[in-house]
Amino acid sequence: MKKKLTVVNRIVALGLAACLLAGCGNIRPSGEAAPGAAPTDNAEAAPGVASADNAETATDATAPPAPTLPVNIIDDNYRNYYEIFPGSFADSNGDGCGDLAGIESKLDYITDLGCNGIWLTPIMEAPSYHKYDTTDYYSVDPAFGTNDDFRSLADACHEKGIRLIIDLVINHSSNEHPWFKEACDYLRSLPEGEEPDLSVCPYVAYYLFSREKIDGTYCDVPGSDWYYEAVFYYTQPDLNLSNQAVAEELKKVADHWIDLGCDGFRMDAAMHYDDSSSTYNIEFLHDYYEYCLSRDPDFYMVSEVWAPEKTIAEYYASATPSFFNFDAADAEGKLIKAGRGTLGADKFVRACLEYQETFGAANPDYIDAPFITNHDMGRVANAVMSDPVALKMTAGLLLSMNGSPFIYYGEEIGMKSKGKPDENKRLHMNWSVTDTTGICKDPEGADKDIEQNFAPADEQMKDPDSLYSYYKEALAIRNAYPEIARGEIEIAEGLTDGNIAVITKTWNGESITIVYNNGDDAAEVDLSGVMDADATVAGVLCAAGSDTNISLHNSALTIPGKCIIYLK
Ligand SMILES: [Ca+2]
Ligand SMILES: [Ca+2]
Repeated sequence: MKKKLTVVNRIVALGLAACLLAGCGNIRPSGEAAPGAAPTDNAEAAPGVASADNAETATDATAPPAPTLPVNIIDDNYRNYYEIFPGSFADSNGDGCGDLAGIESKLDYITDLGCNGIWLTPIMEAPSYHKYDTTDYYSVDPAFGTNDDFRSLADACHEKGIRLIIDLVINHSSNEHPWFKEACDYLRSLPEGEEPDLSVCPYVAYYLFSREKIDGTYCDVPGSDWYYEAVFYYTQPDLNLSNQAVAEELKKVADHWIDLGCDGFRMDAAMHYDDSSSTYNIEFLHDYYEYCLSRDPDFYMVSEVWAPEKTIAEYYASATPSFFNFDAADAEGKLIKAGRGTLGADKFVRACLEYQETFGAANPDYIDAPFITNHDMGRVANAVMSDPVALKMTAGLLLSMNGSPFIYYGEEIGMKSKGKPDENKRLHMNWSVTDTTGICKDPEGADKDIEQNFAPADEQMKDPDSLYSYYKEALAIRNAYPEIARGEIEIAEGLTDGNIAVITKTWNGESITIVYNNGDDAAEVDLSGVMDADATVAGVLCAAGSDTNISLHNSALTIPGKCIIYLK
């Protein structure tokens, strides 16, 4: 059973008020210096804005600890997700392969970062290293552990307020799945020209067999005159989801994982269930989600429809909560472009408004699922040539978006990938270069010569200016103000142009203003009319380092280049 947490509301009101009265400005989690949020020497800094003297006080050993941001984590399906490829994350038993017990040992790392959701790429038994080709929908692959390990991980996640979702790969199974093997054996045994008898071998109807090679996605059944559909690869035969027996089987699969403590599914390749009919796919998602909800009223579903925004909007008619936002993702997506500064902040916020309008029109309860890159893409560090400013800016933009953002493991420490092979996108998590505990081997087939450009996690965790610390600050701000994930976006039109953008998000009677500057130069923005005159700085995410200069005076905000400022 999942542990139901009610609203966690640890507002450190006294500390916050004391801070604002003292003018100590930038609000930091856990007494850490805010990365990139440097003090200014502006003597006229308004309350809530850092000044040099106060910053010195804050780092003085005798001074009281810096106040923390409020924590307002709501137990709903808006989450900060952390995507893990289990084989490369953390190894608990020294065999070099990451496993579920290893992930359990790292839950504190994930919660400390500020995430409260985990997506595991496939964990079910499968011959490949990536496991997108299952041979058993009911068992954890032995390389990753056991079903008991999964239950233990789920229980540990729930103790910490983390929801655990798993990849569900049902467009296809492995060609080594017993269903497929039995079907192929049967077809091979048929006398020439004889039609299959489904009462003898029902598994023939589990896949899409044909005597015709219908198109290039059909592969030979070796030793017979039959073909089967395999949209991705010959080792991944497409399942016939229209077969009622398959549909019933998949309900049992849902029951099984929900009973083990799984909180949701990431639906792999959902637009390929039936390549010829999005209507079919949308209905399938709807029905399957409804079934899962009947088993767990909080069940979450996020689906992969790797397609333009318009198509994703169409799929929201399924009334399933989330689809990955591929428009914002990848090297040519809006996040990385805006992070690099090649797309103005104005165009970025207009895209965010458009998501709200197009996705919201199809499903008013939609939860956007933005991400920078995932296991199928070159890492963001490659796309921005390991420029730390662009990496921070891209992360800051992601974590200012509505919905449930997904962070791909290692992204928070700037890990890179290399070239085309997927193995190179799934390298071992770079925990440490001095402590080998839990370090995994890279997947077989990955290049051996990939050296990371940034320090490992253990070093970055101690460095307030690191990319890790920037992610942590951005997530802390997000966890302080629920309207960042849930609020209705309004653009301050007169102030939004080129590299400057100003939006307000409102939810549940609370509003927050976000000012973006993704240009190189500082700018002054007059926020009168956008927010209350007594609004103060609630969060600062400056990507460009310590020589920043922030001031807020009579609603006139000075914002450095490559900076995001939250005001309330
Ligand atoms: Ca292991
Ligand atoms: Ca299919």
